[in-house]
Amino acid sequence: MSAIQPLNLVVDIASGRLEPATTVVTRRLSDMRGMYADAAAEAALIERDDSVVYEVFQYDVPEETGQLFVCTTVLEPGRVGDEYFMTKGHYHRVRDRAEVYYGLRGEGQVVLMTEDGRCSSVELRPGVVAYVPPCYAHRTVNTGSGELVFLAVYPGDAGHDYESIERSGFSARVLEYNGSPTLVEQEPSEGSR
Ligand code: S6P
Ligand code: ZN
Repeated sequence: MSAIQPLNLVVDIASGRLEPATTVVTRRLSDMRGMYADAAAEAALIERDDSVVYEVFQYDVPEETGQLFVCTTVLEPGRVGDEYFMTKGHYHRVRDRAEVYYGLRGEGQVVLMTEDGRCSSVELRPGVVAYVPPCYAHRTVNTGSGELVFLAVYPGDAGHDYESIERSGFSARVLEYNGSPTLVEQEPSEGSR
Protein backbone atom coordinates (compact mmCIF):
# COMPACT_ATOMS: atom_id res chain seq x y z
CA MET A 1 0.00 0.00 0.00
CA SER A 2 1.30 3.47 -0.80
CA ALA A 3 2.02 5.91 2.04
CA ILE A 4 -1.04 7.41 3.69
CA GLN A 5 -1.37 11.13 3.06
CA PRO A 6 -2.94 13.53 5.58
CA LEU A 7 -6.70 13.37 5.27
CA ASN A 8 -10.00 13.93 6.99
CA LEU A 9 -12.36 11.11 7.89
CA VAL A 10 -15.99 11.96 8.58
CA VAL A 11 -18.33 10.07 10.89
CA ASP A 12 -22.02 10.33 10.06
CA ILE A 13 -23.47 10.04 13.55
CA ALA A 14 -26.95 9.24 12.24
CA SER A 15 -25.83 6.15 10.33
CA GLY A 16 -22.60 5.47 12.23
CA ARG A 17 -20.73 5.21 8.93
CA LEU A 18 -17.15 6.35 8.53
CA GLU A 19 -16.42 8.10 5.22
CA PRO A 20 -14.37 7.04 3.43
CA ALA A 21 -14.37 3.41 4.62
CA THR A 22 -12.18 0.99 2.69
CA THR A 23 -13.35 -2.14 4.54
CA VAL A 24 -16.90 -2.83 5.74
CA VAL A 25 -17.52 -5.93 7.87
CA THR A 26 -21.06 -7.16 8.50
CA ARG A 27 -21.65 -9.77 11.21
CA ARG A 28 -24.92 -11.65 11.48
CA LEU A 29 -25.98 -13.92 14.31
CA SER A 30 -24.99 -16.94 12.22
CA ASP A 31 -21.42 -15.56 12.03
CA MET A 32 -21.32 -15.77 15.85
CA ARG A 33 -22.77 -19.26 16.28
CA GLY A 34 -21.88 -20.69 19.69
CA MET A 35 -20.93 -17.37 21.26
CA TYR A 36 -24.15 -16.69 23.18
CA ALA A 37 -24.88 -18.58 26.39
CA ASP A 38 -28.41 -19.65 25.43
CA ALA A 39 -27.78 -21.98 22.48
CA ALA A 40 -31.48 -22.73 21.95
CA ALA A 41 -32.41 -19.03 21.81
CA GLU A 42 -29.48 -18.40 19.47
CA ALA A 43 -30.54 -21.20 17.10
CA ALA A 44 -34.16 -20.00 17.12
CA LEU A 45 -33.17 -16.42 16.25
CA ILE A 46 -30.85 -17.54 13.44
CA GLU A 47 -33.67 -19.71 12.07
CA ARG A 48 -36.17 -16.83 12.28
CA ASP A 49 -34.32 -13.98 10.57
CA ASP A 50 -30.53 -14.22 11.11
CA SER A 51 -30.37 -10.47 11.71
CA VAL A 52 -27.31 -8.25 11.40
CA VAL A 53 -25.77 -7.80 14.87
CA TYR A 54 -23.09 -5.25 13.93
CA GLU A 55 -21.21 -3.54 11.14
CA VAL A 56 -17.68 -2.13 11.17
CA PHE A 57 -16.58 0.69 8.84
CA GLN A 58 -12.80 0.96 8.66
CA TYR A 59 -10.27 3.16 6.95
CA ASP A 60 -7.37 0.83 6.16
CA VAL A 61 -3.76 1.79 6.72
CA PRO A 62 -0.59 -0.29 6.28
CA GLU A 63 -0.34 -2.91 9.05
CA GLU A 64 2.81 -1.31 10.41
CA THR A 65 4.12 0.12 13.67
CA GLY A 66 3.38 3.84 13.72
CA GLN A 67 0.16 3.66 11.74
CA LEU A 68 -3.31 3.92 13.32
CA PHE A 69 -6.46 2.17 12.15
CA VAL A 70 -9.64 4.21 12.52
CA CYS A 71 -13.07 2.58 12.40
CA THR A 72 -16.63 2.87 13.62
CA THR A 73 -18.87 0.07 14.86
CA VAL A 74 -22.67 0.10 14.71
CA LEU A 75 -23.99 -2.52 17.14
CA GLU A 76 -27.71 -3.22 16.94
CA PRO A 77 -29.94 -3.46 20.02
CA GLY A 78 -31.30 -6.88 20.87
CA ARG A 79 -30.89 -9.93 23.05
CA VAL A 80 -30.32 -13.64 22.71
CA GLY A 81 -32.25 -14.92 25.71
CA ASP A 82 -31.09 -12.66 28.55
CA GLU A 83 -27.82 -11.76 26.86
CA TYR A 84 -27.44 -8.45 25.06
CA PHE A 85 -26.22 -8.26 21.46
CA MET A 86 -22.43 -8.02 21.44
CA THR A 87 -19.36 -8.13 19.23
CA LYS A 88 -17.32 -11.32 18.87
CA GLY A 89 -14.48 -9.84 20.87
CA HIS A 90 -10.76 -10.43 20.46
CA TYR A 91 -7.27 -9.97 21.80
CA HIS A 92 -4.90 -8.08 19.62
CA ARG A 93 -2.54 -10.55 17.94
CA VAL A 94 0.34 -8.41 19.20
CA ARG A 95 -0.90 -8.58 22.77
CA ASP A 96 0.51 -5.33 24.12
CA ARG A 97 -1.29 -3.10 21.63
CA ALA A 98 -3.86 -0.88 23.36
CA GLU A 99 -6.97 0.71 21.86
CA VAL A 100 -9.30 3.65 22.46
CA TYR A 101 -13.08 3.60 21.96
CA TYR A 102 -15.11 6.83 21.87
CA GLY A 103 -18.88 6.59 22.35
CA LEU A 104 -20.96 8.46 19.76
CA ARG A 105 -24.54 7.19 20.19
CA GLY A 106 -26.43 4.75 22.40
CA GLU A 107 -25.31 2.98 25.54
CA GLY A 108 -23.33 -0.09 26.31
CA GLN A 109 -20.38 -1.66 28.03
CA VAL A 110 -16.94 -2.84 27.02
CA VAL A 111 -16.09 -6.17 28.65
CA LEU A 112 -12.37 -6.52 29.26
CA MET A 113 -10.53 -9.72 30.16
CA THR A 114 -6.94 -10.32 31.21
CA GLU A 115 -5.06 -13.30 29.78
CA ASP A 116 -5.56 -15.13 33.07
CA GLY A 117 -9.33 -14.78 32.68
CA ARG A 118 -10.32 -11.91 34.98
CA CYS A 119 -13.21 -9.86 33.55
CA SER A 120 -14.35 -6.32 34.24
CA SER A 121 -16.42 -3.80 32.29
CA VAL A 122 -16.45 -0.08 31.56
CA GLU A 123 -19.23 2.10 30.23
CA LEU A 124 -19.63 3.34 26.68
CA ARG A 125 -21.98 6.23 25.89
CA PRO A 126 -21.79 9.48 23.91
CA GLY A 127 -18.76 11.55 24.85
CA VAL A 128 -17.13 8.79 26.91
CA VAL A 129 -13.75 7.23 26.13
CA ALA A 130 -13.20 3.57 26.99
CA TYR A 131 -9.52 2.75 27.27
CA VAL A 132 -8.53 -0.81 26.40
CA PRO A 133 -5.12 -1.37 28.01
CA PRO A 134 -2.44 -3.59 26.44
CA CYS A 135 -3.03 -7.37 26.68
CA TYR A 136 -6.80 -7.21 27.39
CA ALA A 137 -9.40 -9.06 25.33
CA HIS A 138 -12.29 -6.71 24.56
CA ARG A 139 -15.91 -7.12 23.52
CA THR A 140 -18.64 -4.48 23.24
CA VAL A 141 -22.20 -5.04 24.44
CA ASN A 142 -25.25 -2.95 23.52
CA THR A 143 -27.35 -2.57 26.67
CA GLY A 144 -29.64 0.15 25.28
CA SER A 145 -32.78 0.24 23.17
CA GLY A 146 -31.16 1.91 20.13
CA GLU A 147 -28.00 1.34 18.13
CA LEU A 148 -24.64 1.65 19.92
CA VAL A 149 -22.19 3.60 17.75
CA PHE A 150 -18.55 4.15 18.66
CA LEU A 151 -15.25 5.13 17.10
CA ALA A 152 -12.16 2.96 17.63
CA VAL A 153 -8.49 3.83 17.09
CA TYR A 154 -5.82 1.14 17.34
CA PRO A 155 -2.22 0.54 16.21
CA GLY A 156 -1.56 -0.55 12.65
CA ASP A 157 0.48 -3.58 13.72
CA ALA A 158 -2.01 -4.82 16.38
CA GLY A 159 -3.75 -7.57 14.37
CA HIS A 160 -6.65 -9.62 15.78
CA ASP A 161 -6.81 -12.93 17.62
CA TYR A 162 -10.41 -14.16 17.45
CA GLU A 163 -9.46 -17.82 17.85
CA SER A 164 -8.67 -17.57 21.57
CA ILE A 165 -12.16 -16.16 22.20
CA GLU A 166 -13.86 -18.70 19.92
CA ARG A 167 -12.06 -21.43 21.88
CA SER A 168 -12.46 -20.21 25.46
CA GLY A 169 -15.00 -17.36 25.47
CA PHE A 170 -15.05 -14.57 28.04
CA SER A 171 -15.27 -15.49 31.71
CA ALA A 172 -18.22 -13.11 32.20
CA ARG A 173 -21.27 -12.07 30.20
CA VAL A 174 -23.53 -9.02 30.31
CA LEU A 175 -27.06 -10.27 30.99
CA GLU A 176 -30.31 -8.51 31.74
CA TYR A 177 -30.90 -9.31 35.40
CA ASN A 178 -33.91 -7.87 37.23
CA GLY A 179 -34.29 -5.39 34.37
CA SER A 180 -30.69 -4.09 34.49
CA PRO A 181 -27.50 -4.98 32.61
CA THR A 182 -25.31 -7.03 34.93
CA LEU A 183 -21.84 -8.51 34.43
CA VAL A 184 -22.25 -12.15 35.42
CA GLU A 185 -19.31 -14.51 35.98
CA GLN A 186 -19.59 -17.73 34.00
CA GLU A 187 -18.80 -21.26 35.12
CA PRO A 188 -15.34 -22.20 33.78
CA SER A 189 -16.86 -25.14 31.88
CA GLU A 190 -19.04 -22.78 29.85
CA GLY A 191 -16.18 -20.39 29.15
CA SER A 192 -14.01 -23.16 27.76
CA ARG A 193 -16.31 -24.64 25.13
C1 S6P B 1 -10.65 -3.36 16.46
C2 S6P B 1 -11.68 -2.81 17.41
C3 S6P B 1 -13.12 -2.70 16.89
C4 S6P B 1 -13.79 -4.08 16.63
C5 S6P B 1 -15.26 -3.96 16.31
C6 S6P B 1 -15.93 -5.32 16.11
O1 S6P B 1 -9.45 -3.66 17.09
O2 S6P B 1 -11.62 -3.46 18.65
O3 S6P B 1 -13.17 -1.94 15.74
O4 S6P B 1 -13.15 -4.74 15.58
O5 S6P B 1 -15.92 -3.29 17.35
O6 S6P B 1 -15.60 -6.24 17.09
P1 S6P B 1 -14.87 -7.62 16.72
O7 S6P B 1 -14.53 -8.23 18.03
O8 S6P B 1 -15.80 -8.44 15.90
O9 S6P B 1 -13.63 -7.24 15.93
ZN1 ZN C 1 -9.46 -4.32 19.21
